[in-house]
Amino acid sequence: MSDASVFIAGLPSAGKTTFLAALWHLIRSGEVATELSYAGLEGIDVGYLNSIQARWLEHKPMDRTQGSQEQTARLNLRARSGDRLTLSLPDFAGEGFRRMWSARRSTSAIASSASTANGHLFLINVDKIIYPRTVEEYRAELDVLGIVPGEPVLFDPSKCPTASVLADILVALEHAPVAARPRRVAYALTAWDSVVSENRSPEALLAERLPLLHQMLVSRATEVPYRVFGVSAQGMAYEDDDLGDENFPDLPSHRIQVVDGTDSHHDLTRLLTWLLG
Ligand SMILES: Nc1nc2c(ncn2[C@@H]2O[C@H](COP(=O)(O)OP(=O)(O)OP(=O)(O)O)[C@@H](O)[C@H]2O)c(=O)[nH]1
Ligand SMILES: [Mg+2]
Repeated sequence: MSDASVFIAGLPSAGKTTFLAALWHLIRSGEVATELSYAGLEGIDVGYLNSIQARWLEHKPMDRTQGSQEQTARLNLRARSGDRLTLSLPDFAGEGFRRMWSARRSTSAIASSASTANGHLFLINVDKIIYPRTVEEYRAELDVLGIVPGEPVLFDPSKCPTASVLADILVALEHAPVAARPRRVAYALTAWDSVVSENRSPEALLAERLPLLHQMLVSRATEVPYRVFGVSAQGMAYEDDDLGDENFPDLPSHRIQVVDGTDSHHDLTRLLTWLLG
């Protein structure tokens, strides 16, 4: 039995808790064949995972993760080779990552997880990307808020362009005091269901919507190999209160969609095996 860990990063609403809930359901239920499978509960506490799995099965969005509720899930897993491993996966509050950008400080839990993990997994919700605005667009926004031009405006980190924030976090994780050296980095573009009709590969979408971040990844790819996945851990948006059970597939695991290049499947564990490979 070996130990491994994957650092999971993402701004608020990136889809981190939903990803973990869907992953745990997939593994625990065995409804579809997966590269990493369930290998028992020995020595692990699955209370948190069971509670988020229950919400996921009821088609309810997760509560925002607060700093005081952060958990690290530990899973006993079996690889296709028969080897067993215990995998640690943290569920951080996205606010901690936003503070890395706005206050230039990371929590000790983020720093320690990032610097000891075998691989890094960044989640980006394609439905919540903030794009850079021109000065004209910014003025129009202020107009709508009733702010008179020239009046001081409070800095609001939640309005900053996602690509700049994520690029800065990437650099902060690599430099002291965190100094993380992941062997591989995976990018999961979550809520993929909202862009699936655009028929583009996850890498093409990342290059188009977050070009600054994509250029950084490409420029360092020989030192830190990266891969971009499209991930729908819910299967669809829950906003519509009328969504009844008939809108969901019979097998809950079939709600999960992973797009890797031109390949599409339900197996979230393939992101993890690529990161640990
Ligand atoms: N359409 C769609 N929405 C999703 C999907 N996964 C997550 N979401 C939505 O994204 C929002 C945030 O999901 P969470 O899993 O709570 O995000 P988080 O990264 O844990 O957020 P914090 O706890 O605030 O850091 C929720 O409104 C979810 O319903 C998906 O696969 N498809
Ligand atoms: Mg969360």
